[in-house]
Amino acid sequence: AKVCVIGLGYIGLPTSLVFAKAGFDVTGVDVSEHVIKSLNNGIIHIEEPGIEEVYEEVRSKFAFRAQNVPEMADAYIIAVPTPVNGDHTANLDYVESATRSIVPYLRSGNVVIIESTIPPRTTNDVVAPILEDAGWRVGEEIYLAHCPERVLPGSIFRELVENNRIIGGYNRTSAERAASFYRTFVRGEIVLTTSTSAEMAKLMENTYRDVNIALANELTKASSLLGVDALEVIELANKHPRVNLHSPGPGVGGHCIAVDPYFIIEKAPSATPLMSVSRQINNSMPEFVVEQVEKLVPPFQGHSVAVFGLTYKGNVDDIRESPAVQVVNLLRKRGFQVKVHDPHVQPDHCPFRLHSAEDALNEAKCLIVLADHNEFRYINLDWLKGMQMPVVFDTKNCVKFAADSNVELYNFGNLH
Ligand code: SAJ
Repeated sequence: AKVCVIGLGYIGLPTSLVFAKAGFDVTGVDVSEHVIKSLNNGIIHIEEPGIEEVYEEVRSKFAFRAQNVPEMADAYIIAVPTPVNGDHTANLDYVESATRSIVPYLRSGNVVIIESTIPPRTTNDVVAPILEDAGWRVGEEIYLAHCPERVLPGSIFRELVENNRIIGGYNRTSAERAASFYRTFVRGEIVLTTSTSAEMAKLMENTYRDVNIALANELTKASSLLGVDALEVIELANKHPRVNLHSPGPGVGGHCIAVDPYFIIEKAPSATPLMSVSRQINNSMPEFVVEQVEKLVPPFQGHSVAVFGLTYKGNVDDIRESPAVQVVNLLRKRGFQVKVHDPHVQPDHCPFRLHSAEDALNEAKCLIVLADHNEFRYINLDWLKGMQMPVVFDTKNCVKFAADSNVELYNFGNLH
């Protein structure tokens, strides 16, 4: 059977490759000429562990091609971004134009699957009408489903296969038709439901994380006022069999957890005060981090500090919506000179000049760790030689030093 995947980004490309490996004839479509050209020259434009090897294998043994227009297929999978507008509403332009782009190729019996994250009711209220306007009876001639992606960047290939999958159909037949495609490679459970429940479930997974991270961040702020060790409190409370406090940090980044709650809030603002305030708490963390830095290092004009880690989390190259970028900007506004070190970030994707570890630390009054990259677990003491008094503020609680290392190490546990 033939599958046409619209959008070859972090989700669409790995998904295309997995479908190709499962034996489908796959056409990947992207509006970017650059993406198509690179892929056809064997070059991958995203960072994801293992993707080069999978692409090599697919190119030599399976059927995958990249092009900038759709073509006839049995199933269409839409995996385009849903950015947020300035007023925190979902921008559905890409989802709508991707749906319109496949209309000329549709034939009776085709399955249209939306993988993009969308606000509740979008499948029924926005996507289905586009297909209906083209003259199709949705659920009878064209099957429509929302199958949200739920993979963790960094573990995409494992999670695409192993995770459970929610398939939300416009009607039951749609869900069943869509499921038959995923059954070819998903080893987790496949659960059929309605499109609206699938939309809401996907958004609630990330909202659950966001609200819980906000709780951990609020605990940290309260602890620093009360003279309590927040990290110890989390460890102690988590000994309870039904408690799982999350980890505090410099904020919540990425384009999923920091965004998805807004898609629910947008549709039901009066019913979602907890989600809204959680977003505000997490958004306030860069400011809190800077306040703590100012306690550790007086903000005299020109004081130099080093920042290790700019990405939104450890071991990825992605700095979109990264709270670390905000921390750097705020530190500069307060008069600090900031040198940034991040071994995962490509210099041409970075708004700041990147430094080597030694260079960033030279003359620095404080090292602020903002991402838990593996490289930062054991910081080389030689790197710290350029600091007069090694002071380290580890917002991710990931750095270890030997007891006799003479480094003043702070984290959210000993800030009071
Ligand atoms: N973070 C904390 N404290 C924590 C956990 C995370 O501050 O205890 C921060 C991280 O540093 C990061 C952000 O939250 O800035 C999000 O990181 P993450 O690793 O929790 O999640 P993402 O955004 O990389 O991927 C999430 C995943 N969702 C869930 O775990 C519920 C993934 O499964 C989804 O597929 C993905 O969003 C998505 O595309 O929606």
